[in-house]
Amino acid sequence: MGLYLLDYGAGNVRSLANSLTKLGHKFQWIAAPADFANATMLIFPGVGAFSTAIQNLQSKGLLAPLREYILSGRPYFGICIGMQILFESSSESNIPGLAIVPCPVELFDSTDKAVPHMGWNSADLLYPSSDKDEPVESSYYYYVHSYCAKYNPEKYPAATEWVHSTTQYGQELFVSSVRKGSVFGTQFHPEKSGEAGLALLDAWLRKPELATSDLPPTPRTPPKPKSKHSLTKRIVAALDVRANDEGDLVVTKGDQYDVREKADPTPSAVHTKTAGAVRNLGKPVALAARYYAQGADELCLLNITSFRQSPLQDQPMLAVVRAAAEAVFVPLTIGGGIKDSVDPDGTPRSALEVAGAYFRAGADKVSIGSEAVYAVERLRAAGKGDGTSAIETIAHVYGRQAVVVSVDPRRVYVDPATYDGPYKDELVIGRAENERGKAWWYQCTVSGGREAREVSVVELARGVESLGAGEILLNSIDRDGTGLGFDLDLINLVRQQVNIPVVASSGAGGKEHFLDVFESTDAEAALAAGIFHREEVEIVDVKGALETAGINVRV
Ligand code: 1PR
Repeated sequence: MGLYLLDYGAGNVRSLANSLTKLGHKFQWIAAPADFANATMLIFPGVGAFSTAIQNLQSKGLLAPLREYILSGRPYFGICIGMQILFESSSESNIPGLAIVPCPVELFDSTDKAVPHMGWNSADLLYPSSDKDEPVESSYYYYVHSYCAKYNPEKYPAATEWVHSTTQYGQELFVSSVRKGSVFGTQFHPEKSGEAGLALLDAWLRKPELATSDLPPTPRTPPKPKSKHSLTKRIVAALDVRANDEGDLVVTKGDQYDVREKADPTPSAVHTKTAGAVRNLGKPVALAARYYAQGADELCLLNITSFRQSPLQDQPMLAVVRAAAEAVFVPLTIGGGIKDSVDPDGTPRSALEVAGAYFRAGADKVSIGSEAVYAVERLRAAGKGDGTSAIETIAHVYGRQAVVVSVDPRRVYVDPATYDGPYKDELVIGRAENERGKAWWYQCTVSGGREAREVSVVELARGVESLGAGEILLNSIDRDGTGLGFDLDLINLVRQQVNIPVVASSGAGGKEHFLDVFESTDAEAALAAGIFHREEVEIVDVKGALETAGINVRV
């Protein structure tokens, strides 16, 4: 008897388990259909693709008992896909949902915004709540999804009695939580929504059922879209992780990807830093916890030398992810070595398997670097994806929102007067004073910038979006670690190619650079490493500056 969690074997359910443990709640896992009989409360933290979720539940014999459980009136809390399966259907697949809420789940309209909807947005209660136990607060929560139940009381009148809160993305209003009797569901992820999410989970666990008397007598006037949505710009802290020469995993930071200490001529420094040693800026889990406490909206851990060995042999990195997920309740992206590989004993490991290990350890998204470049090279040769690339296989199982492509481009300068090469339509002409008369294109690299490939950043961005990537993490080797500011030309160029969110990365040297990137480009997020590691700027100060400038952030 007691609280059970349902895991159908895809995506990050570890984070929900970690949240419950942090809140001091005990729980068990539904392992077989018979376990439903023992559940007095059930949480289904569905992540990934709708069809994969339904098919997995069906193949494990869990779908019918789940429906029975919900209809029995015992408390149910569905998160993301766990909420979506309550609906009739999803345009993501032709497999029907549980049809408890009479309304379909549909794809966001991408004409006025990036899809997936990824980041922190509000949840506006449909009824003004005077209930002190109301779990949803006026706060920001973390969303990551391409499909939603659109709020349309005229078209789906029977569904309105389920609508608990709505959220606006672009000019669309969608249902961000449903609640009726003992059924509760949120499109956002409370387990990834920091303190607000933990408070919501705790409130639901204390009072999982809504008594009829809890309902206010009259609903609020149906909401209408406002001129602007409240999705915030995200601030991401990056931790580049690798083993130092002693074999310990450390957070390091390069200058234009060179992470080794330079010879320092000052007498005091000679004894403290060894020239040539891997620069050590701290321990990964401790730094991750620090950035969570400081208000980072997401963290990104990149295993920067994983191309050298089999990632599944890299148990310390998995242990880092596990420990970070116990301390951090905002999204974690893990990158490095997401590729097909072979263990030293000859066992083949697919990229999907590697990603699965990271998701089970507590990652929400995986980031693919070198393999994405190779996949786009194959795409060029074949004209379409063959379904075997890491991007395609992972997106198919876990959903495109779980697949980030990390790009490591470098400027290639050419003479604009004479250049007649294949990238002439992509040339950027320098506008800044020190760049007048110069022109360049952006070339993609692999293996942490060590090898340049004949792929431009434009071809890469379009290619990975068509293969199923859900986000682009856009680094710049030229700006990395320089503190000169983000490469705004690069960010604008890539942002214009794709409809998926873009995270601007590399070069932040002060809070003014975050202002520049959000005022001059449409990047959805900005990432920095060095200034945070060296404590030159705190995340809270970056957000304060953005808020003062009228840019919406989660403070
Ligand atoms: O190719 O799939 O194994 O992935 C390898 C991953 O490791 C890629 O995401 C690649 O960007 C990253 N990587 C490889 N080598 C390095 C290196 O630095 N030598 N780090 C590296 C890339 C870039 C950002 C950095 C920002 C912000 N790091 O993550 O944190 O540039 O820095 P700043 O704010 O200090 O300027 P695969």
